[in-house]
Amino acid sequence: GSPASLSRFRGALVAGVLGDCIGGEFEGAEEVPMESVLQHLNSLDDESKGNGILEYSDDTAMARCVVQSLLTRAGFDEQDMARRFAKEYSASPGRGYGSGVIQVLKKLSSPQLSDVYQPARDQFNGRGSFGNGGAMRAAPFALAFPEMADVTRFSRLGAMLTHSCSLGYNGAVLQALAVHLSLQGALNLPQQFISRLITEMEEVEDSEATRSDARILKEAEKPFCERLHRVRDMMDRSKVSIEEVISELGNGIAALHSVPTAIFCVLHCLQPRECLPEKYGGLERTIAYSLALGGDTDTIACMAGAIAGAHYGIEAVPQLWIKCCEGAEDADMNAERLHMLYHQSSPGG
Ligand code: F2R
Ligand code: MG
Ligand code: MG
Repeated sequence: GSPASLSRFRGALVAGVLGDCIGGEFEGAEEVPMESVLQHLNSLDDESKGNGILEYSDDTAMARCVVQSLLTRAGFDEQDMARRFAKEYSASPGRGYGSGVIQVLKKLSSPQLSDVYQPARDQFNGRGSFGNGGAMRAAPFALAFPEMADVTRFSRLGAMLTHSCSLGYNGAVLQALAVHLSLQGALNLPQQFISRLITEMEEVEDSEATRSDARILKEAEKPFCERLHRVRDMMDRSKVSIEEVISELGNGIAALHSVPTAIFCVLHCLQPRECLPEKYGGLERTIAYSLALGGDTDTIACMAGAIAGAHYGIEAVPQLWIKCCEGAEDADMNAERLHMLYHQSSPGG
């Protein structure tokens, strides 16, 4: 598809929802045999089974707030976005939110609150959250802003409403940048794609806050860059086991242990893989592979789904999967509206 085509927007938003809904089945599982993943996916393809709807979790609930806010305000408005997060949580608190972020969402609903970033700063004794909750909802920023500098700036601010630790909000920036590049067709040249991400993240992580957080958490000076170098090394290997992916990149709830992993899933599944059915296209491979890692499967599949969907486009997304997932059709309609907003904001648009 052509860069920033409607098909890519629809693919990104819809496949993100699918990753969340389909991945929810295995969230928190330590080991997920590929056989169980394929069984789960086959059951979606089997219309005769009359499957119920797979519900979305916090990943999609919050991404929907981001989308609605960006569309309604025609740009980033922190007050509006914060209000939407709080309202969504109080309407549907049972979507599997992280145990820490719940405190932020409750405080955000207070009419007395003057600084919407303060509740996030108070988390974890003032250190802020490094969870992947900012990253899991970051894709829409790439679909609203054509300029990379805006994607970086607003995905960071959007994440900081709940995640004030740099290892949380920089994960959101990385996820948004990966979707941004994928939307431009950058995954056609995977080596350049990963090099671009490393170059951008070198700049993003060049800050005192990052250095200080990394020191406290005993991570490399530029934690996401260091992980992206690992992704690049692993891309070059002819065979990589699931165990190696987990030990090198992680599959956990921290942004550092899940965003680079999601990017690896997309890159690894650009080609057919022995462990996956031949009939699968790249998008199906990406989602299946993300689930087989276990751990934070809904979130890793949601992030990988958004990046892969922006690459393959909506035509690659199985219709039967869309039908099974709550919120997928809404996402499809919203993608069209984001596509319009994006092109209105493009130079000459
Ligand atoms: N919460 C879950 N899954 C748990 C099981 C839910 C179950 N299905 C159910 O329904 O009950 N999934 C969702 O949470 C992840 C996103 O989390 P988020 O928004 O980042 O939350 P939080 O609370 O800010 O951070 C998550 C945990 O990370 C640890 N943590 C973060 N920062 C920390 C710090 N500075 N120091 C120490 N620990 C820190 C804490 O354990 C937090 O609770 C997604 O997977 C989403 O799907
Ligand atoms: Mg979730
Ligand atoms: Mg999760």
